[in-house]
Amino acid sequence: LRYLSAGESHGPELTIVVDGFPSNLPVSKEKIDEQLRRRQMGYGRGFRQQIETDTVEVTSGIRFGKTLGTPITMVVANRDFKNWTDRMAPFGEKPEDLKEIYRPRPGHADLAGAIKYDHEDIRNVLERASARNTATVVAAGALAKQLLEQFGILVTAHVVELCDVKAAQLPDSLEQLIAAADSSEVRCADSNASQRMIEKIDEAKANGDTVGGIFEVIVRGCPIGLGSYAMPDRKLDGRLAGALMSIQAIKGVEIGLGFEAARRMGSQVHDPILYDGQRYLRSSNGAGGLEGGVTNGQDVVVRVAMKPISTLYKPLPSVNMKTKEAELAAIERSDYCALPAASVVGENVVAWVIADALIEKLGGDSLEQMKDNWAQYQARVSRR
Ligand code: EPS
Repeated sequence: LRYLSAGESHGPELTIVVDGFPSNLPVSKEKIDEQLRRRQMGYGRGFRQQIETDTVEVTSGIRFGKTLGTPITMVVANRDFKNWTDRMAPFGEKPEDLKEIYRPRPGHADLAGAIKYDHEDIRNVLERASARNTATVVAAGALAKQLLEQFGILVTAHVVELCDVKAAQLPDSLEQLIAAADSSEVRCADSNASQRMIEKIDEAKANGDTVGGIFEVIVRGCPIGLGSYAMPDRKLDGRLAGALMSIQAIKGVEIGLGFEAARRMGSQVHDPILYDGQRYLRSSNGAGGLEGGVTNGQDVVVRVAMKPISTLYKPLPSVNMKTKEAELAAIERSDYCALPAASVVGENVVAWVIADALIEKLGGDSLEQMKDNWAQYQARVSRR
């Protein structure tokens, strides 16, 4: 699987071209739009989300609700573009009254991007560095989820920490966890923590500040054997971490016990192997479903750290790149907290990586061929 995406935050539209899906996969536009809708939600978002109602327009690769096995093109319109037609025009002269941006925001791509690409107006950097583009990966992930569904693989995400507030009491079953996260405005399955997280976002907003946090992605139903230990670039843990770290504002990824494993003795980290007469079982899941870069049949569990958004309404010190004078950083309309949205992006990115590894494992050009290969592989696994 591979994709190319394009589009500026306030340009006419975002585009993604996805290549590598098998043919004959039933695809629902509603399921793609549902993921886009989830990405727009969450307590702490800014005014932009009231302007946009993201939906996808498919212009290639799908016919009568099924994939053709050809590249799939999806477009998400930026409704806000109508307010930016002159300022974001592909051709013609700059408007006389154009307000250029010279004061880079600490934490954003602004400073390094302006120097790297020789831009005077920092808008030329921030438009593409914007997390608005996560709508495209979510659309791609929504396709991946529909493939995974065919094989009984479920991917979900929930918020476990926001600033210094931690979820403590989580439901036992995955179904309850999903239901609780879905009913929380911050996607946190602990209702007490959820309330305190909302208060934390209010506090940040009142102070012209922002907050980040940690979300967890869980994959249930992964077969044994996705990814490989054979070459570093085929290791699934590395591929997951790389894809997740490529989401805007993500600063850390841990798998299973993650950093905690480094603080424990080996006997307190690794998951004992049992056999129940039919299959291998584990009495714990410290590995987070991955050993040697290969799925081991347990839930894949990944935790992801998001930094607070770098646009502060009470800005940090910066330098005017035109005059070199000390000035406060520029303010661009933004969110106070986008952690719930980031968890939805992370969920879809993980679905993408798992779908990629599944296609690689099973081969086949059509869904039918993938399913035949899946049945054969499952039969082999059950004989081991
Ligand atoms: C948006 C993500 C954020 C928002 C953006 C829409 O992008 P950034 O990483 O640039 O902060 O700020 O909204 C605006 C730029 C705006 O005009 O309000 C998203 O996820 O859609």
